[in-house]
Parts: sequence; C-alpha cells; structure tokens
Amino acid sequence: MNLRLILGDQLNPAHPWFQSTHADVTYLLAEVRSETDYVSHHVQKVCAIFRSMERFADWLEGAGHRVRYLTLDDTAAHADFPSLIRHLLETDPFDSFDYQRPDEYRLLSQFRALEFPGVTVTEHDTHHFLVPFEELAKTFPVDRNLRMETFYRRMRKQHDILMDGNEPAGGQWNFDVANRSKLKAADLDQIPVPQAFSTDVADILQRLQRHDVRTIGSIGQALDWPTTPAEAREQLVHFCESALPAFGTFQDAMTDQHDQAWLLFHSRLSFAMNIKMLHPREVIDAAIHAYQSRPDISIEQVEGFVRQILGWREFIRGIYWTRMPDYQSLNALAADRPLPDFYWTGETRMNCMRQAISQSLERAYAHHIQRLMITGNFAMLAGLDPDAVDAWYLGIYADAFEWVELPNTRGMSQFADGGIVGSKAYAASANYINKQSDYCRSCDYMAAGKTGQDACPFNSLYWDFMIRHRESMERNPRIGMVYRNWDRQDAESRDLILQRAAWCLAHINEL
Ligand code: FAD
Ligand code: DLZ
Ligand code: SF4
Repeated sequence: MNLRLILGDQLNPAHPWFQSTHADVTYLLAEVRSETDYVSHHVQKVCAIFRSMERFADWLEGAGHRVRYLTLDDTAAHADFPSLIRHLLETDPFDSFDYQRPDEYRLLSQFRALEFPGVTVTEHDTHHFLVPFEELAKTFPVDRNLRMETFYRRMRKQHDILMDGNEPAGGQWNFDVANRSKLKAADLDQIPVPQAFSTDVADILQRLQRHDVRTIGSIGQALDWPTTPAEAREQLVHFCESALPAFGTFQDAMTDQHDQAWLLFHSRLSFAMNIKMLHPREVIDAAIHAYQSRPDISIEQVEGFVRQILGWREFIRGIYWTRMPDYQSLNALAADRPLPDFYWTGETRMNCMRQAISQSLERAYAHHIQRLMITGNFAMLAGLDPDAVDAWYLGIYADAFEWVELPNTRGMSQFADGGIVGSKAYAASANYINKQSDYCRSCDYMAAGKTGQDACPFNSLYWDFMIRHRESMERNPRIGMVYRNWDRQDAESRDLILQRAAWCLAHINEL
C-alpha cells in the first residue's frame, strides 16, 4: 500500500501520478496547523487554498483514485506533516510513502529527514517549472553575478518562444521602455471588468474560527479567487481577451480613480499558477496565441507578459533554490526597524500607501508596481527589518509562497541580498510615484515638498536612505549622479531634509 501526499500548492492535474489509477495508492490532502501558522496568512489565501484542495480531491475521486481529505478537525492532534504522516503510517498498512518535492526549503528539509521503519520514502518532481530542478545549480551558479535579462534571452531561444528563427520576434528582446505609460483620463475607459468568482466558503471560515486560526485581512460575501483548473482557465481566457491588449503599456501604472484600480490590466493568474492549477507554459502559449490571432495585441504587450513568466518567475525560483538557506537571513543594509502599524490597517495619510495596503487587506492582492515601488520602496527607505517585511508579504498575498516571495521581497524590493536579484536598489522619491500614478493628487502630503510637516515622507526618507548607504551605493556607476545632485544643494537645505527624515522615522506611526 502506497501513501502519496499532495500539498496545498501541488494541485496539478497533469502530474504523471494521476495519469492512471492504482487500487493500492491512496492520495492524501490535509489541512495542517504548521501550514496555517508559519505566518499569519490572509483569510482569503487560506480559504482559496483549502477550497482548491477540496475540489482537487473531488476531481481525483471522480477520476477513480482513492483519496483521503483531512480537515483541521481531523488533524487537530498533529502539529505538522511529519507527525500526521507517522500516525497514518502506523494506523494503516502502508509500506511506502511518496511526496512531490515541496517548493519551500522548510518543508523540503522536513520531508528529506523523514524515516519510518519498514516504509520506503520517495521524492518526486512536481513537473511544473520550465527549468528542471536538477538543472538549477548549473543554470544559477552561486559564484556568478546573474542577471534576469541574460537568463530570459536564453530561455526564449531554448524554448523557441517569441522567436523569428534565431532573432527575437519584433526585432528586440525587451520592450521595457514601452511599458512605462501613466494612465491618462481617457485611458481609464479601457480598464476591463475583471473575471469574478464567488465561491461560498462559510464552512471553511467556521473551521478556521473553531480552531482559532489567526488570519489577516477581510473577505466579502464570497471568495473571489479561482479554485479549479477550469476556473483558472476562464481567468486566463478573460485576461487574454480583455487586458492583454494593454498589459505592457500600463504594466507600471497606478491609479485611484477607477473601480478596478486594484487590478488594472494585470492577470491575477499568480495564485492559480503558484498552486499549480495552471501550468506557466499554458499561460505563455495562450498569450502568444492571442497575439498571433488578434491584430490589436502588439509585440510590446505580449513580450512584457511573457517576460514576467518565462523570465522573472523562473529566475526568482532559481535564485531561491541555489541561495537558500543563507538567503533568508541576508540583511545587507542592516535594516532593523519594526513594521509600522499602518501595514496592518492601511490607516496612514500617505495616499499611495493607504491605497496599496487597503486593497491588499481587502483583496489579498496588489499588482507588481504597488508591491515594489509603494510598500516595498517605503520599507527599504525607512530601514524596516527584512524579516518583518518578508512575513508581511508572505502572509498578505494569496499568491505568496516562499520560493517566489522571498527573493522578490528581500532581493528585488529590499536590496537586503546586496545585489543578487537586481543590480541596484529600487529606491524612489515622490517624483517617481507621481510620474506613474495619480495618487499624489489626492494626498495630504505635497509630492514636491522635501522639508516641513506637509512634505511627502518619501522625499526626505529617500535622501536619508541614500546618505545612510552612500559608501556602498556610490560605487554603482548607475547611482553616482544622484550624489552629485545632493552635493550641489546648500548645506542648510540638506540639513532640513535630513531633519524631516529624522522626524518621519521617529514618528513613523503618525505618517
Ligand atoms: P501580472 O502582472 O499579470 O504578471 C503575470 C505573471 O508574471 C504573474 O502572475 C507572475 O506569475 C509573473 N510575475 C510577474 N512578476 C514576477 C516576479 N517579480 N516574480 C515572479 N513572478 C512574477 N509574486 C508571486 O507570485 N508571489 C509572491 O509572493 C510575490 N511577492 C512579491 C513581493 C514583492 C515585494 C514584489 C516586488 C513582487 C512580488 N511578486 C510575487 C511578483 C509580482 O508582484 C506578482 O507575481 C504579481 O503582482 C502577481 O499578480 P498578477 O498575476 O496579476 O501578475
Ligand atoms: C499556505 C498553505 C496553508 C495556509 N495551508 C495548507 C494546508 O493546510 N495544507 C497544505 O498541504 N498546504 C497548505 N498551504 C500550502 C503550503 O504551506 C505549501 O505547500 C508550502 O509552503 C510549500 O510551498
Ligand atoms: Fe505617496 Fe508622497 Fe504622493 Fe502622498 S505625496 S501619494 S505620500 S508619494
């Protein structure tokens, strides 16, 4: 008898395990406290994972497999997977235990240490990523400075994606410069209505309450996330039809002037991909098919989208697995300030932060530029402790799993890895936020102000950050110019800016 574990982010119906049925194999899906508790998750994330697990179990059963689904009620006596699995192996006549390789260092270490007398333990691949696990060490050597762009071009060639023979389709590898438009009033009409879902999760909410599971954020009447591969595919089709035609153009734009400002032209497919309901290659192929069959989708749009999945997503995973476990404690900028309360409430006078945090609490979602240039940028400028920042990002987003959250947060956004993911810190003042959004127009603070109580905190904090880290940052030729601008200002102005920053840091919860 063989017991096979399927984790909450391993719901891949195309996995080789499920291609034939075996009477001696039992599939196990289990709600377990170690997973609900390793961080405070958003309530929508837990509900979306549990409902997707249940529906996956139903599908497996319908396809003729033997399945055990254990809820929190059934697993209450077991704190984690090793304890639960030991119990199951002792109470039923299983002689082998199989698992798919977890996408997280913590669980992988736990599973590789499992030993049960008389039971064979076997690890299997998840068959989900485009770079095979065994090739990660060769593809992402630890002794080399890696850049996403180089990796991405190699992936395009290797998988023959958006290629004209040996040349990139459209004559350019990267249309990033075409992806920076601000939304003008006339563009707001183009923002599509997102695909919505409304799954009843009242029973799960009751279960979470019964077991005192601590969650963050809110949930409306029903769950607005896909919970089956069919629903995820609906979301993909809807995205290609309605948002892909402008995805690249407005990839970095932000607004608070529209009902769908929280999503704009983004796909919200990360959750479905990360729990493996949807294969990244299927998403890439669907976008390219739409581009090839529809004249209103230009290469700039589709390339921008493909780059995120074929490039960034795979690159980030490679960094995670080749740099862990050291990576999780890197703190190159020695940041140590606690997270201000407004990260948990959204209650701040800074409009950009209020919008990004409130929608995250309300929807378990923020789009990339909000995560990077608003909440992430503020955290880095203010010197917030990267452990606290990681825990926030890992908990609040429905798509957050450590392999993808950690290098994005600690690396790309906080520069705590000292430049492994990106070549420079994404530090920005109000100037950038004002250029990419209309947040500043309805903010209590003055985007142009650097000193005094009304001045935008991002401005003085930006300079304070740059001065705090001058020695290391100035070595980067892409940043040297910034210091020449600073040095040109008179001493009194510089002093006032740093005083304003000191006030902001001392009164951070009042901002
Ligand atoms: P779209 O804008 O529609 O992009 C399409 C897809 O590209 C995404 O679904 C995603 O799979 C992929 N993608 C885009 N950017 C990245 C990236 N930088 N890394 C990996 N994949 C990417 N993404 C997660 O999936 N989980 C996380 O926990 C996560 N944490 C992040 C934390 C920070 C601080 C930052 C700056 C980014 C983080 N990202 C994370 C990356 C990115 O912000 C999200 O993938 C994206 O916002 C998800 O929304 P979407 O599906 O609408 O993406
Ligand atoms: C995130 C999550 C949560 C909240 N709960 C469960 C669970 O009860 N059972 C389960 O199998 N998986 C859950 N997950 C997803 C796991 O935490 C995820 O598989 C690991 O973090 C590896 O990526
Ligand atoms: Fe954010 Fe500053 Fe603009 Fe206000 S003025 S929205 S705080 S960048």
